[in-house]
Amino acid sequence: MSLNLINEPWFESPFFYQILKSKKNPNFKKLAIDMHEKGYCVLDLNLSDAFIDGINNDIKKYLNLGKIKTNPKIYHYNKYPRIVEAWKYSKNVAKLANNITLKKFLKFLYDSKPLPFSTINFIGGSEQPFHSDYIHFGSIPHKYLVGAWVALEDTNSKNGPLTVVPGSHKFSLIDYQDLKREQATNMKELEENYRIYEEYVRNIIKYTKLETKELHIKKGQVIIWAANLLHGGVKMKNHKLSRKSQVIHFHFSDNKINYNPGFSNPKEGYYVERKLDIVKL
Ligand SMILES: O=C(O)CCC(=O)C(=O)O
Ligand SMILES: [Fe+2]
Repeated sequence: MSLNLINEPWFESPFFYQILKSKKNPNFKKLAIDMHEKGYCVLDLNLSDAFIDGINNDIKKYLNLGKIKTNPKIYHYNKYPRIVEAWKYSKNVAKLANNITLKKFLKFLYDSKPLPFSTINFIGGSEQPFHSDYIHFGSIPHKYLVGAWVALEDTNSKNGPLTVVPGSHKFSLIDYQDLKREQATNMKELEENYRIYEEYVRNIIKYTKLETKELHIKKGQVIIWAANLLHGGVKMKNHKLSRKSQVIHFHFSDNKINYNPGFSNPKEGYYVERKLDIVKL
């Protein structure tokens, strides 16, 4: 009989350590313990410098050509663009989103085929306040969403690294209705709701004195975080520096639906489905 009774990713299960015994891959097991306990882990993808430089050059080229698409304005906190869908013109970006080691590990963690459906390329730090990606991307069954953040150059305390609240993936899932907000019907309402959500997260961290941790990783390493982990971008101490990175978000092939929490009302069973634009090579 499966010990995983409530249809959540096994590494998030209260039966985690029992389930872990049946797993074979020793390296992945260690990382799965990090995912279970802290909600994130760091993995080396052994990418060549030439490949990473290829991505950085593609981004630079299309940025100069002005041919980039970005996230909505409401998710920009400084002058640096959050470049989405670069895989549509950069083979290198598409290749990274389909990295074999990364996909193998995610298959191990979720027992389901990972589907890369979103890429964001950064040239500078996001300076984005703490949030859970589950306010942006929901799934049924819940928590079949993962973020992978690949350093395309070394990160340090000055160039706006990623920061996390270890263990926060175990907090209750929050939707806008928990914050007494109606589901948004347009971007203006979404922005109002999102600012309230950000303040809620800021207050939780402040008043419950949660520990935050900056992650300084090396070029070619990836941070993987669980669906509900609080994370954000540290303020850039030096705006002359760059912080080249690529984020890939994955849902999974066994999900019943994927939905956009911004426009949904899960408490009333109202889900606005997200059709996945899966990153193809
Ligand atoms: O890169 C960052 O600073 C934050 C990015 C992020 O939160 C995301 O892509 O989900
Ligand atoms: Fe995020």
